[in-house]
Amino acid sequence: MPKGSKAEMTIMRTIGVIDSHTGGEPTRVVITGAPATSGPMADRLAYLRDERDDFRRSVVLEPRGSDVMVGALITDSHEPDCACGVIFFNNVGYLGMCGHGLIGVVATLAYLGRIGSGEHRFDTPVGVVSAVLHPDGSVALTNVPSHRAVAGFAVDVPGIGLVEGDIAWGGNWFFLVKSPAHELAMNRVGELIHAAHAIRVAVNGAGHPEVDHVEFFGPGQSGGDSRNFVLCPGNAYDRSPCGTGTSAKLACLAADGKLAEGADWVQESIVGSSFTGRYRWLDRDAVTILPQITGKAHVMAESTLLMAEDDPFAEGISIQ
Ligand code: PYC
Repeated sequence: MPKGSKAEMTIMRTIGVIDSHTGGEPTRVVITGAPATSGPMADRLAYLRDERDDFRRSVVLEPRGSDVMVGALITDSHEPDCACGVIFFNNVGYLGMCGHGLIGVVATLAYLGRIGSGEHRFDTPVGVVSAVLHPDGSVALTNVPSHRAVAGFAVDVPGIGLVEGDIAWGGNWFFLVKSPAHELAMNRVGELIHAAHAIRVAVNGAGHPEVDHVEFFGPGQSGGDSRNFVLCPGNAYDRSPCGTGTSAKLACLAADGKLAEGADWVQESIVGSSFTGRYRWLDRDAVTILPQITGKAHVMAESTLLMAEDDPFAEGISIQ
């Protein structure tokens, strides 16, 4: 038997995963083979980041993953009455929350028969979220409280000029560009990534290092209220309309009085998929809303990642 044959391979580690996509954006839910964690979800995230980052790298980096892949580790929950805990991660690190990812987690748990239709709570590093799984497979996620932190922030961006936008929290930090406008088309993705990256560097350098996602908006192209382009922390763009980004957008619309409480906002992504968002006020004085994002995920693959003893890329190809 040659060394690479199944019988002769020395497998150091296996990780069981289920892949889904939500509006085109992939989520890889880890079902088995993860490091044990305990305590509040934020502490578990810190433990993985500081002690077991090899796990993240193996699951989402090439060659087993890709820059666009978002991983989701399912754990027991620290908070009561939750279906489970969830920690999201990507090609460069960890996410507080992930809207498309949570919808993928719900679809995956339903696929496994672990949850049925109805409402379920999930413990995340930035708070408990809840999601209603509808009989048609769509998921209505009630995200963490969201708010606009800075309105009309202006920054000079090399190669672009003066850029103005809002800084808002929707489970991650976003810079939502108001001007100048960018043409949102798939054949412009390279330029959009380049521009959004330059804007993020400028916003970070101008006193807002917390901002790690940048969003452009344009008119809806398939009947929605708006189309977006979202640059994620690792420079991949979100194929979905971005659940946390749509939450940040709803917070800005609410703060500007441009969308009434309870009214629908259909957010299209750059690839043409859509989420329906709406909000209710949590605190009008603090301009804080509770966003709800509805979308649907599709399970694509159920597999076991194998890490062989002699594989030089068992922990992924590092991009940093
Ligand atoms: O849907 O919130 C989201 C998200 C964040 C990064 C990629 N997708």
